[in-house]
Amino acid sequence: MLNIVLFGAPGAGKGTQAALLAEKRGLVHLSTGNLLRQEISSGTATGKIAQRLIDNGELVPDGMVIGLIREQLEKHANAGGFIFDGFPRTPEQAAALDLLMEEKGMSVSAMVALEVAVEELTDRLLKRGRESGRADDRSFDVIQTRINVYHRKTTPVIEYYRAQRKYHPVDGTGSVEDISERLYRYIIHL
Ligand code: B4P
Repeated sequence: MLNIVLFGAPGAGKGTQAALLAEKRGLVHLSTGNLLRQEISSGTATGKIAQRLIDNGELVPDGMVIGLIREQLEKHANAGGFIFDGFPRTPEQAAALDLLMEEKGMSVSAMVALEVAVEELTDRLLKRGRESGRADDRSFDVIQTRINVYHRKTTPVIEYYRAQRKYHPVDGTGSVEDISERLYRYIIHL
């Protein structure tokens, strides 16, 4: 069973590549960003807390996203494998994912990190803000906060997986197709 953590800074292309990979390999795509946006549009209590934090470029509490992932793993109990997009974003979330997977007799196969320079991340997000109108992509300051939060709180997740010999960096620049091919070439050996 293939369970991939697709890692990267905001704007690294996680959402884009996770969707392609999920389709190619028949995996269930779980994006905590998308799950949180669904909570927001449904007006749930979780969504209300998430909205304020997302609009400011901050992470939502670990317990909240771990709860959403737990629900999804239960909902897709018969899945052939998962691709986690934007989760885990803290070492605490990574440890919780290991426990959740263990409870279900599964494990993370690999963490694949998309590497993209900061200037390009900012350009991509501002472009999406202009095209899709996503609120957290519209402000340069909010994007800067998200990138700072990524460096401060999320990059320690790299060490977490490196210690497990599961960390695999991939060049996240170039065309969507080329990056997808790079990822696929690595994953085929797992
Ligand atoms: P996400 O939805 O995960 O937002 P993101 O980090 O910006 O990544 P996304 O997947 O959308 O962008 P992508 O890299 O695909 O999270 C939103 C917010 O929710 C977070 O800021 C946080 O507040 C909260 N949250 C989510 N998960 C959480 C967690 N686990 N813990 C706590 N809080 C959490 O790419 C972006 C753009 O790049 C796209 O427009 C795409 O078209 C473009 N792009 C992709 N590939 C490209 C390429 N090769 N060339 C040029 N552009 C490309």
